[in-house]
Amino acid sequence: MTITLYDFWRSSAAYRVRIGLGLAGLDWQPLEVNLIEGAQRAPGYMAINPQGLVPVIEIDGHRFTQSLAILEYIDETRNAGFLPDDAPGRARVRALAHAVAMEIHPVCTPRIAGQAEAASNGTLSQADWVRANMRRGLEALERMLDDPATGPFCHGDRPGLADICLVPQVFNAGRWGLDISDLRQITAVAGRLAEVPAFAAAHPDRHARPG
Ligand SMILES: N[C@@H](CCC(=O)N[C@@H](CS)C(=O)NCC(=O)O)C(=O)O
Repeated sequence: MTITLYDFWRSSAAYRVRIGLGLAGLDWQPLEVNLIEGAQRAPGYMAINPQGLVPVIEIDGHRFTQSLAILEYIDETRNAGFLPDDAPGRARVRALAHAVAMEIHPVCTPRIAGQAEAASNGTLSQADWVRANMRRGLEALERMLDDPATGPFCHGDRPGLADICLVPQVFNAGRWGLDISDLRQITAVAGRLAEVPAFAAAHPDRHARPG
């Protein structure tokens, strides 16, 4: 059965799912929801996802939203190994993943940054808002990675859920012009992950449409 991902190249939440599908060795087809043109707010798409967000996945006869729920579904049904075998390990990996997906990402979306800029009467730009919040969150993540359980990747020597969240966040930092070169663990782990084929194949540059 075909797996369809409602996707947009620069969406970091969709980028996470592209990585997860690749790590699990699954074939899938993209269905572009052009966020720049506002396709996520079209009535047809709102019927698919009332939140008006990407990603959405159609898999095994189901339709799911929310990237972390999607990734855990893939992990559970395909034994993809996104989470460690031990409960403390799983809690740590989820905490790292949530630090990105539930703390940094929600406050750094263009929608929220635009509201912050408007509420500040122009004294705060969207970019300043995003860079400040992203920087604070990534500094905390850097300290969380300062842990014996960190290996070549966020947790040991196998890329998992935390790595799947980290790489799109690092890409996003670059897009907003945030310098994180001093965050040594984050940049080292992200550098290694860039060499992993599933991560390379999911990169936005490989999914952007010309024009
Ligand atoms: N928590 C959601 C976040 C989804 C999300 O914020 N998607 C963004 C792109 S990264 C989006 O579709 N934004 C469209 C909009 O805000 O209009 C997830 O992890 O799937």
